Order: sequence, then C-alpha cells, then structure tokens
Amino acid sequence: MKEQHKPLQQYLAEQAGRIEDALKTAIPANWDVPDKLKDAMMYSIEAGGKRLRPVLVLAAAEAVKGDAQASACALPVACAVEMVHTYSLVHDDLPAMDNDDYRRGKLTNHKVFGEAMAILAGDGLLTHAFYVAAQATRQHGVPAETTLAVIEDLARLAGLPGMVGGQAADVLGEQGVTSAEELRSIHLRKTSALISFSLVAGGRIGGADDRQLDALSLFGRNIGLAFQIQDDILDLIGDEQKLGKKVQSDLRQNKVTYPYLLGMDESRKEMARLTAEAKEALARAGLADPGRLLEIADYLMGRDR
Ligand code: GRG
Repeated sequence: MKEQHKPLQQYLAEQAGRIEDALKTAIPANWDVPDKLKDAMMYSIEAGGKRLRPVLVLAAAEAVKGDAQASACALPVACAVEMVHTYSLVHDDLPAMDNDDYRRGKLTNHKVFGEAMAILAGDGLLTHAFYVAAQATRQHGVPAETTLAVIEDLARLAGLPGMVGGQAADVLGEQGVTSAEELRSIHLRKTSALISFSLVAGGRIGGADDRQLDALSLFGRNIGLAFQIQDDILDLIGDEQKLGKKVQSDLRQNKVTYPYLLGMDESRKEMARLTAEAKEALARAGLADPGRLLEIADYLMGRDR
C-alpha cells in the first residue's frame, strides 16, 4: 500500500512517533551535561506538542521524491526544527515575555525548573538543534552542500529576519498593532518562517529544484498564516467557553489577533483563501506526490487543538 493511502491521522501519529523516538536520543549519552539541564530540555521536548513542523519536514521530502522511505535522512533536520520550536515556547513562557504557567497541558518549564534553568534549557535546545541538523550529513549521507543550505535557512528563518525578529517586533509593538497588514508581517516572521523552513528543508533533502523550493516556501508561508488564524480562533473560542459568554476582543492579554481585527467570519474566509492559494501553488510545482501535503493544509484549517 502506498504511504499516501493511509488515513491522515494514522500518518501523523506514525510520523510523530518516529520523531519522538529520534528526539529521545538526540543528546549523545557520553556527553558530560548536568542532569538538571538535560531534564529541563527533555521535559519540554516530551511535553507532547503536535510535531507539526517536523512532520512537514518528512512529508515534504516524501512529496518531492514520491517515496515514503525518502524521509529517513531528513529525520535529524525534523528533530532540529522541533528543538528550535520548543526553545521558542520555553522562552516565550518566561516571566519576562508571556509569563505563562501552563504549556502543552503541563506546568511551564520555569515553573518546574526555575527561571535560570528554563533560560538555559532554551539556549541548550537552540544550540543543540544545529549539531543535530549536521548529523544529516554525518550519519545519513545527505550531501554537505544540502545540509549547509538547510542550516543557513534555519539560522535565518528562526533568527533575525524570521522568528526572533518577529517576536521582537511583537514585543516592541505591543498594543500598537492596528492593521491586518502589521499583524500579517508579525505572523509571517513568528509563525510562518519556521513552517516554511520545514517544507523547504524537507524539499532540499528530497532533491527539489529551485521552482519546487519556491512553491514549498510559498505553501509554507500561507499555511503558516492560516495556522496562526486558526490558533487565534481556537483561543477565542476557548475563552468564550471558559467565560460562558461572547468575548468581544483579544485585548485581555494585550493581544491583537485576526478575529479581533477582522471578526470571526472574515478571519475564517481569509484562512480559507490562504489555504487555497497555498494548495494551488503546490499543485502546480510538479512534485512527485503532493497529495499528503495538500491533505495536511486542509486538516490544519479544521484542527481543534
Ligand atoms: C522567544 C524567540 C522567541 C520566539 C517566540 C513561538 C513564539 C515566538 C511564541 C509563542 C506564541 C505564539 C502564539 C507563537 C506563534 C506560533 C505558534 C502558534 C506556536 C504554537 O505552535 P503549535 O501549536 O505548538 O505547533 P505545539 O505545542 O503543538 O508544538
């Protein structure tokens, strides 16, 4: 049976399982690392996120090659992006940023390990991600040129013109964001950049040409924005359920969101428009088997967590 004929939920669960197994051994056992630091890093890694970004790395490699086995050598990069994503959540939850007590249904890292260790766990996850990505070449024979391009993309898209820059713009502009354009610019950096990275990285490892990489990048940018809109909608619905009434704005946490700026209906329309544009770009890119990625784009719009 071809991989794409499996039900999506089964595919997502199996890929998440492969990634979680690989993450368990990501820190070499013979390294001299304080146990507390390792525990703090693994606490957040194992807290059970959706593993969306690493699954996209694997699915993109498979889509380009048209072969479910093609993603084995992309596993180190899949682990690397999940480590970068997890570090961003650990740091985002700190008192100096969002000051959150819960994440992924568990106490946040600093609540369990203290602020200093949470900062270091985030630093450790970010730094180690680059070591892990390099293993694509060291252990899986991915051409060094390809891994170099992937590492360069990761530093850029997780970094200054990407996630870190977007988070800085968000922190600096708090309460000042007034237009959907400004909001889009922040989300493109905070959310889409890492999602787009994941697709392009998988594409590179699968052997995509430049046109296909451009299509994967656009697909990632758009589904990243759509993902963020659905995130905001789910947050708002969650709040309404908790409070038992309609919540008029997202200003409760100084957070300006799509539903706040555009309303629920327009936000849903924008999400559908972005997803349709993403799917069109991908369908035209001449990938060997784009079906699974197209399915994931639809799934993200309807997700409930
Ligand atoms: C601290 C440099 C730095 C950046 C933080 C990721 C981030 C930037 C902030 C977290 C807040 C937020 C709403 C970010 C947008 C991206 C997003 C929706 C993250 C949550 O991703 P999911 O839903 O999380 O994939 P899981 O837990 O499933 O992995």
